[in-house]
Amino acid sequence: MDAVQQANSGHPGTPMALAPVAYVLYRRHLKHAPHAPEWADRDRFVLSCGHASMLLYGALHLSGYDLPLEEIKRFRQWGSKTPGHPERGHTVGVETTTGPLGQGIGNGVGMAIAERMLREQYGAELCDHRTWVLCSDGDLMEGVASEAASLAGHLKLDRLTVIWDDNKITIDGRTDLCFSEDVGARFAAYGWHVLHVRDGNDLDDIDTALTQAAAHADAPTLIVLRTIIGDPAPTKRDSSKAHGEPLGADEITRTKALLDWPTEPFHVAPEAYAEMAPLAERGRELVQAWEGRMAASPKAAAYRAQLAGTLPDDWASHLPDLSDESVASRQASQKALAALAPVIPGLAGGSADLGGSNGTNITFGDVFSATSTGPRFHWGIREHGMAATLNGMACHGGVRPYGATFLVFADYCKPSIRLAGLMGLPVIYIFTHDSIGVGEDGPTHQPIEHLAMLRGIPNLVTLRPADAAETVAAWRTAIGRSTGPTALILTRQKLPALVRRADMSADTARGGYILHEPATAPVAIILSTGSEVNVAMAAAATLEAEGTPTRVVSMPSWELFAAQDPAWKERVLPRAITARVSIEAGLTFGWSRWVGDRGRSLGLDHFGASAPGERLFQEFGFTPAHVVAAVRSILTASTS
Ligand SMILES: Cc1ncc(C[n+]2csc(CCOP(=O)(O)OP(=O)(O)O)c2C)c(N)n1
Repeated sequence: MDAVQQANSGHPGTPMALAPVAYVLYRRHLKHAPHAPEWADRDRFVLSCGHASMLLYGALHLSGYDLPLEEIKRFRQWGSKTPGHPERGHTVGVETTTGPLGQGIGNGVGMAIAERMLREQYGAELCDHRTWVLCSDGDLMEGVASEAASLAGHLKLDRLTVIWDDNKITIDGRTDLCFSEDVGARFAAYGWHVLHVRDGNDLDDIDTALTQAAAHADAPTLIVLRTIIGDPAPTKRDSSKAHGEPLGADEITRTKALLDWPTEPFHVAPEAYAEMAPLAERGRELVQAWEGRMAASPKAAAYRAQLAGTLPDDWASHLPDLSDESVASRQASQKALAALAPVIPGLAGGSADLGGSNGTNITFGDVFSATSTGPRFHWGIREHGMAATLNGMACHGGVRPYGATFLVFADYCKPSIRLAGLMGLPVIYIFTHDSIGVGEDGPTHQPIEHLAMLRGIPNLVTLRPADAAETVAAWRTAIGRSTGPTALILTRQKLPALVRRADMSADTARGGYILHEPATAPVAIILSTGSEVNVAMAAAATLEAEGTPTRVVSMPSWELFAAQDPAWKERVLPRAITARVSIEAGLTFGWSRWVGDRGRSLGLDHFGASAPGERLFQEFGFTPAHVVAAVRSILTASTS
């Protein structure tokens, strides 16, 4: 109440109503060590309804995490450790960034998957923890939550417990305005074990439910916890007024009087600290016991390395040399993935029902299922659930998750990709069928604006390789990246082998490089990515034949190129050469950054059509002749 009041913004009612369950969970059930918030064998807790962040900050503070009361007093202020919504990596004890409703449920599913994989690999003496998610009505209205919950039920993730704060209030009013299904029955139909706690203030009932959830084998558990938002605020409880605004000084005073609590702001009863104090000792004991088991285990070094994401020294040497192969980049990607799967510890993933198309149908290991913990996943047609789950796997650590679908359906993954960027998670996306090259399936399946969308996400690296060799190098970059997600943008259609060098990794890792240099000093530059690079090469050949020496720059990744030192950028795109044409089968949006004021961008600023891909490339101007004309027009304009 006080923190929200002081910040003059935030969400008081839900933290108030959920304080009892948070207490029971943090004090009696969560396996955690406040002094060692990164301890690998801790239980994971996800506050999916991130707007209730004060609940988490309060629980962390009282449990003895390094989150002093001063930080709680600075709730939502510049530079504080208590931002409006919980941010992973910013505040100790925050396992995942939440706020966009529904995501946390997918994250929890991913964490439970990662735990199960590692437990199977390293044994319960080293890996033996649970995942607890607290969510709200809004979380369970979101489609992503349904996708993830359906998957979790199918996989029988019995170490996952979701506690649903059934307070029947959202921002617009009571949930019966728009939400009337029997959620418990829905989860039961997903294969979940469902429990009910009729009074969110009943500590014993909560305790019993959490115990039963932990004891239940073969299914994840949903606890339907009936609470009264804002309880016991006298006039605002059980109303949306308690949801997202300060209660007001009067209401706070009256609430404290009801609780027999001092009016002084930010008062914490010494008994509260005393009650939570044993967690410190218990946490130390837990970690010490685990360290003892680690010391005795021959698997400990490998486990630590895998948790740290350490790559084997020679991993890149396993990548295939595809420099002579004229194949679709999705096929090249499949070969790279097949080579990496046995080599990269914890590499795990699959496709959203497009494994054959996406090139993720590799044979290494088993399929992850209710009875197997293999590294190959069938996410089902649940792209959003897949992407949210990948985030949870990456948050957990010890796995390198990847997921695949058509590029056009990256839209369905977008909210989770954005969070992967925000959290700096090393998730890999394999997005195939990357342009009108898809052909006959038509405009519903032809991505246009998707590259621009992905390039707009901070900390996401997109890589659209031009041929098989660049694709292998793109995988090398993706695996080597530990500070954020990477999207591989791949073709359906076959691509000629352009770059006849076995090791393209350095060039590709720079994001943009000189693929072709004319015999004499270039007067024009064609920039391109992916399947259009071979159009650029043909155009450059024509231009040179008519006396216009032209450089071709392959630019698989804008983000990586933008991060290069000025000397590299100047070498690839010298300021003096202003006759620049870009060609890419997607929005021209953003290309002016690279072609400059005098350049031209050839792209697609409208939807595609249903026809064979080659015909579409012709119809929409992705031809050498069109590129040649564009270069000529710039050069003519500059001399006239
Ligand atoms: C994807 C998404 N849509 C909308 C919002 C804005 N928003 C924040 S809380 C909320 C709903 C609040 O209702 P509920 O989930 O029941 O939370 P409670 O009132 O119990 O705190 C909404 C719509 C959001 N955070 N995420």
